[in-house]
Amino acid sequence: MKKLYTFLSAVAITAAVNAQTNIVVNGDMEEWTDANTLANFSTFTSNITQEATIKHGGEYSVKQAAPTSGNFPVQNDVTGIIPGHSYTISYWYLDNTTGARSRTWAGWIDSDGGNNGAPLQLDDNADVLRVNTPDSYSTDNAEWQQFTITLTAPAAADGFRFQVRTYRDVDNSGFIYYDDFSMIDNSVTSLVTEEIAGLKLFPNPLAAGSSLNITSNNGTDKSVAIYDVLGKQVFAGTTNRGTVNTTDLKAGIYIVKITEGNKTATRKLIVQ
Ligand SMILES: [Ca+2]
Ligand SMILES: [Ca+2]
Repeated sequence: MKKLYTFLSAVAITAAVNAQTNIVVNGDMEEWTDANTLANFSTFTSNITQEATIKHGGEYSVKQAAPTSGNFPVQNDVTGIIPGHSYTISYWYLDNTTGARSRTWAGWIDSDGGNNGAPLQLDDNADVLRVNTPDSYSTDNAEWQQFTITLTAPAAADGFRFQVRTYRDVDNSGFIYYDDFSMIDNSVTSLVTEEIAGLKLFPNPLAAGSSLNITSNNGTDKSVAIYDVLGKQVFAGTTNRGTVNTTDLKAGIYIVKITEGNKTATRKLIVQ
């Protein structure tokens, strides 16, 4: 039993950490296989070099040369996207030259939605992620600039193709620098941080066959969902004068998710 408690604490800690976690692997561009290969980025990423002087954060950024025609991409395929979750997508770039320019060319992915199970780039949010107009390119600026946008993952998405592209500008004599690709799941953040004031859940441990009390400073009825340790929902309902009917719960350990207005909290419950 002690082991299971430890496991549950680990789950709670992981959830708290996830609230801050950048889900782009090596998004800070610190890890390199060699001076021209960025770890965990797509092999489509081309014509880059590790840059240690001109950077936004950490030790390194990516320096990408402008092509004579077409574009060179920097691409990271992000997995584990959850449909309906809100994501804040951000990266930093430096275009300080007339010899190169840049733009975002990203999209939500359905990893087996294409022909013969190939990844399919979805049309959702293409109007902001892949804007093909003359003014969608970066303009010269001596300072690092941030691209940032918050979007809801569409129903078919299970991934995100995080891609930027470097093009020639007036000519192709220059470079664009990129750093700190980031995607944060805001839906995870809100679950963890929006605590319900004065929340109490008792008795805990709860005797099997009895009802559970859930109260707070606010005193209004709350939505309650209860999950077993495998994540399966075993109860959904609403408190009635601070009580939920949990008489069907068998002995075991559960996670209780309580929602009051726009606030949500989770608690561990033991049924004996
Ligand atoms: Ca960096
Ligand atoms: Ca430029």
